[in-house]
Amino acid sequence: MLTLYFSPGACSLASHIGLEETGAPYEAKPILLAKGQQRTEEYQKINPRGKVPALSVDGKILVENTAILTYLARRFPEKKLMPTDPAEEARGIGTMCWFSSIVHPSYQRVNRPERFAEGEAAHAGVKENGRKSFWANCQEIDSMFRGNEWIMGSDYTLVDPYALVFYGWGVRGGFPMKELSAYTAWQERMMKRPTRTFRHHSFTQARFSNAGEHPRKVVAIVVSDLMTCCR
Ligand SMILES: N[C@@H](CCC(=O)N[C@@H](CS)C(=O)NCC(=O)O)C(=O)O
Repeated sequence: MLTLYFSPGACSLASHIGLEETGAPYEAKPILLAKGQQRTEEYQKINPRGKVPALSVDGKILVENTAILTYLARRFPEKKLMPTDPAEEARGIGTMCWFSSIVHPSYQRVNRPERFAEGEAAHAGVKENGRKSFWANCQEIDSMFRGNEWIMGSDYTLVDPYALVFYGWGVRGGFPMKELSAYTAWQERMMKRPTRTFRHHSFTQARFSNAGEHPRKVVAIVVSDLMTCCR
């Protein structure tokens, strides 16, 4: 049994889409960060670090998007969600490690400067540094899509849904994401990807440009993920 612990709009979206791509049955359990549910005693038993995502595989807990996405691709090889060539697979894992260790924390500095420096006076500088770094990181991601249909090249991999997290955060943070033409065109391709059953396909979501046009595709997962906070 697979159980995903996620929070709407958080980086757990990557693992959420990854799970949908496998076609396997799973349960999605919302842990609402906005309500501090990651700090409850119950969730601390799942992930004592108080972070999402966490994936329970028959009771064994996996954490970190990079590990979860790699696990899913290896567990469901018939879905061809990561390259089988070891060097190509390592290249994909390397990109996910960069997302996790550099790109994600750059946005965190914008959003949660208090986690990086003591005292309010220091926060404006931390935020500004975060904005500059995050934007430079998004430009680098944009360059990865130039001449490529998907982030690794011609084939879709589970590195792709991880890149979607930062596009969404960029829009949410007021960054001019549309200026990143390759990243934006890829985001539109991403939204057209067919998956399977959707729970909240009637909702539209302004964050992604063509959300309304493709309500039964990846966008439905994004919307379902976000709408969980309203349940
Ligand atoms: N590198 C981790 C990052 C996990 C992470 O920081 N998740 C955030 C949501 S985007 C979280 O759970 N934050 C809750 C908190 O820090 O209180 C991964 O990719 O899984």
